[in-house]
Amino acid sequence: MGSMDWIDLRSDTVTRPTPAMRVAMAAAEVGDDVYGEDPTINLLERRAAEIFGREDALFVPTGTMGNQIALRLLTQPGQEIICESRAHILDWEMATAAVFSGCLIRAVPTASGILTWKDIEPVIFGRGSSHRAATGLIEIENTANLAGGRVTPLPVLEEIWANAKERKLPVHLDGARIFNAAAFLGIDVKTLTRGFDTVMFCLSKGLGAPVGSMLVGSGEHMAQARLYRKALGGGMRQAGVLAAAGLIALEQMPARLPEDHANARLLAEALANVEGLEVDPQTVETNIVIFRLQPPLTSTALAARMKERGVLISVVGPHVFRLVTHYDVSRQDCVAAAQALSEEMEASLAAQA
Ligand code: TLP
Repeated sequence: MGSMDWIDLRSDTVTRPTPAMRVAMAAAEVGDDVYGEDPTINLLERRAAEIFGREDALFVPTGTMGNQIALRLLTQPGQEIICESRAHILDWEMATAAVFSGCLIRAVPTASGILTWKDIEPVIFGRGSSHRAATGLIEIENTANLAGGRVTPLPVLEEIWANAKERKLPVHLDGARIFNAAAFLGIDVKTLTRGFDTVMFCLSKGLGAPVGSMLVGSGEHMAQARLYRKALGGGMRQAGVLAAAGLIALEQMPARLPEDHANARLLAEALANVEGLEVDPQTVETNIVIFRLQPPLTSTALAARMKERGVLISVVGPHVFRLVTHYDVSRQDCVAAAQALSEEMEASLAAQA
């Protein structure tokens, strides 16, 4: 089976550049971006700043780098960063917050995966304790990846922004999939992110670009962010070839995200009544579906068997797996994947009996 034949539901990071992106990449005008001379990167940064209503933006190679630059910008060593317990910055970024920013992460568990001010307030600590580190930053992830792509509604964000401002605490958004959240809510990204100090979003997930994320914020923050990007080895020279694809991702791809959301819902609904599997289709708001398996069935074993059937799924816990819909899987692919999964579940349960 060639790599093109898989139904790859592991992540929306797996999308390949569209034909239009390939054409734009080949024709891209480039220069040395470390000198600020790549016209295509400059254009992408200008458009991202405009779309998010901010002074400036910075092109970074990965979402991880964008997040980590923001954490460094907004904290001092020895402080705490508050986030939800399933946050990407906690478990999926190699403890870089500890290494690069010298901060401890204060993870707050919630039932839904959505942090509210009520969850945040009790774990905020001020300066002046002789034991306890002070809170330096609040971090929100929208959509919340490991919570199954759940969306934080605008009023919940507004309450956090207002209270954080009163406490003089900055707030960063890991908006890797903020366009998915915006599509679900029917609200533009500018409105949905206006109270954050910094926003990171990814071009290379649901938007389909091969590489790249953006950090947006104030001119002062972005000037410093440029230096931190260089410090991390992220000065990329003639990366306008990537920005050319990024521009198409940013301008053209958000409009088609509802298609991915409908496909994710289709998967959840098709599998909701399969014995041994647990999923609530009502909670599937965007392009991510998290399933629980009844022990002793393990997600690693299921993933191996699904691979033999040509379907790739993502193991995110011993009994938890994830499906993510994107540009490179059709509705028909999702119907086929759901069918294969339910057959495989039936076979596993029969083998167990
Ligand atoms: N997420 C990847 C994996 O790392 C889990 C995926 O397949 O979903 N924030 C969020 C919310 C993310 O989901 C990701 C990537 C990142 C940041 C980091 O982006 P990259 O992979 O570009 O460093």
